[in-house]
Amino acid sequence: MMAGKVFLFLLCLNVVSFAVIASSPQTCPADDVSSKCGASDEWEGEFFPGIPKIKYEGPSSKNPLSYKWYNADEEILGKKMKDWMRFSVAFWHTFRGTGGDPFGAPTKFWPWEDGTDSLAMAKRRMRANFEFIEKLGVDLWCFHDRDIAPDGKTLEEANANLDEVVALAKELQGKKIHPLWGTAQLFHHPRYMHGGATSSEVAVYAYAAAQVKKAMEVTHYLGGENYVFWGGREGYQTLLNTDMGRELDHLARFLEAAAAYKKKIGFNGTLLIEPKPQEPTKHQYDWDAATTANFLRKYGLIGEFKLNIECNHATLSGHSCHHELETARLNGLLGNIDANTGDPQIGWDTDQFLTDIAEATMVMLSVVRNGGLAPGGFNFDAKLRRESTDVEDLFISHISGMDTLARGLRNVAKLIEDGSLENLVRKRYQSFDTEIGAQIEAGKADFEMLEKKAMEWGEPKVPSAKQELAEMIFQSAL
Ligand code: XUL
Ligand code: CO
Repeated sequence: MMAGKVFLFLLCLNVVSFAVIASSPQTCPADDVSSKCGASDEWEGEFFPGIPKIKYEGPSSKNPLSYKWYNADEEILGKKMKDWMRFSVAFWHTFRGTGGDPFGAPTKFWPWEDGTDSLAMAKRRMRANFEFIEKLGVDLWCFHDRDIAPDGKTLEEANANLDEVVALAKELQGKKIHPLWGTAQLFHHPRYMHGGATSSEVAVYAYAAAQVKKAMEVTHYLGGENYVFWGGREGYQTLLNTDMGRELDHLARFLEAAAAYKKKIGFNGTLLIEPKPQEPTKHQYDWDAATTANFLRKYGLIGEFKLNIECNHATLSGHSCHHELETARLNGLLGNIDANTGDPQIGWDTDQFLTDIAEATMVMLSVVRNGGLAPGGFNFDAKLRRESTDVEDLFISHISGMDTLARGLRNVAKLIEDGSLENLVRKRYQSFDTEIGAQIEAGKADFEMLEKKAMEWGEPKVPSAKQELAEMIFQSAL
């Protein structure tokens, strides 16, 4: 049992780590222009030949390379589908995911990859990214600094590499495409083994700050709408060697400085914190939406940050995605969704594309109640299974994820039009619509008043919760 747990924990390590470790041999330094390392970022013809621009063909279509439910310009509940969804491609999974895991070597060998981490390779990959985005017909993408450009021996070198790739990305983006969000990878390099903002070493804190500063600058330069903080290593392995109070204070100072820098450079994007309970740390400080909201409140950061809720992280924390979305929404903190799902049998962060229509409908219930997510959206923080190895699988997985959420939106429209679920919930609480109920809700009912009422009313008649009826109504919309 214990050994099994250890194996599972190893398996949980982030995809970015797999990508970087597993795509060896990565022996080419960024400035190596020998033929082995790929001297040029040019690529002849298309990266995805034979894959057309994906179009809406309707539910009866049997064409896997078409949308059956996602019809970008169709209006649903007063908004175009594309404006409800704001779909985004995650660079790290789609272009750096190799299928490698702690038990096995990479399984994916995309034709444009030369097995190196050179600058030329990074640029070629960027070209493939934009062809992919255009063929899929979305406008948004997300990245970590170190996914898109090679690291350097020094911070200056890493920044110069990033600048070079970002300049190309800016050119390739054109006018319409831009990042939904950018972020800094503060979890792969060994310097971050104790965390970035919560490291016990001040030099690491400074390095992390410099990396975030640069990542915010390039996100802003590319027209990014949000900036994400996922603290994969901001947590601990044991409290015995950890000053948790000091680490949390450091994290708050770090985020405060980020919010100040955002204003200084005129970046109007939303800053988002992405909760996750564990993996790779045993305990991550941003455990779930409620914990993170409390942290933001304690340190006076509400108003500066919102949340990026990831569905697979929600289930790892013992909640449903719907619960996390509602908790964020009710606190005025729902900023973005990392759209994916886990596997109930495996129980770790499998980052699968969401294909469960009931779950998608619950997710969309929260999104509709929130009035949409903009300037946030749905980032597909999801990867192909290790065993899916065809280039077209990259398209099929995104199409399937997009269609699932689009079906969710259509189902929410049916539920709203039908009205019975809303009615059921309203009826459950109608006793609070009475005079005394209204006084309670307005904070005007004291205990003496309530005692008097309780004596007057006698033993309350408690009605049925109608759970099965609620489930029946919900199912009928799917
Ligand atoms: C890790 C995860 C990250 C963040 C960005 O579980 O979700 O990819 O979304 O760092
Ligand atoms: Co994520």
